[in-house]
Amino acid sequence: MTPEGLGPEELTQMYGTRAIHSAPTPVSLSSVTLSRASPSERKTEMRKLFVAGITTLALVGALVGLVGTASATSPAKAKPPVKLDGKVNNKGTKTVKGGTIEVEQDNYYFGPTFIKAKGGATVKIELKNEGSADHTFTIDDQSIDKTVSPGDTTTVDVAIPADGKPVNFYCRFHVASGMQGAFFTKSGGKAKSTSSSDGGGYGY
Ligand SMILES: [Cu+2]
Repeated sequence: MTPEGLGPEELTQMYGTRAIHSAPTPVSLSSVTLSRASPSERKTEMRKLFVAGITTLALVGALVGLVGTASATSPAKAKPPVKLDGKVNNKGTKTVKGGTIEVEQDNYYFGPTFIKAKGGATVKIELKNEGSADHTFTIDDQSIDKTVSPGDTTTVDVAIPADGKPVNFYCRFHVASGMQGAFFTKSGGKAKSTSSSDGGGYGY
């Protein structure tokens, strides 16, 4: 603010003595400000800003992630409704309607892999082998063991336990490759494995 080229006397004439004496004040004020905000405190401030920025980015990222996850959800990638011993090629879950359901056998999975049915119901399974190898539909507990050739179809009745416990079914030839699934009444819990070749220790 001090006009250039003017000596103290001229300034005194222009602004009076006070102006001259108070002239250093801004300097001392700014030095106070500087000393209050020491370099380390400034760093802290910068870090706070940085952290705030990162936090904002993380929040935005999480939201984007949530939206992405929701839209990417598909039956084939859904979490298994019940646990099974050994490998499972999960091709999704379907609910039995009208007491019957079509189940595809392929290399090397059942589609659907998990089948929801009412406790105590008898469900007619329409097996269809769309693969290039023989596949079985096997439930040891119910003495079911149907072998289906490629391109063939057959039907089999499965009893859903009244207590709602999951029932494991599998292909004798390919259970080790993950060709198995389960009937269930409600999500959660674990299906007792009826296959002896999966090393689960539940086999008969
Ligand atoms: Cu098979």
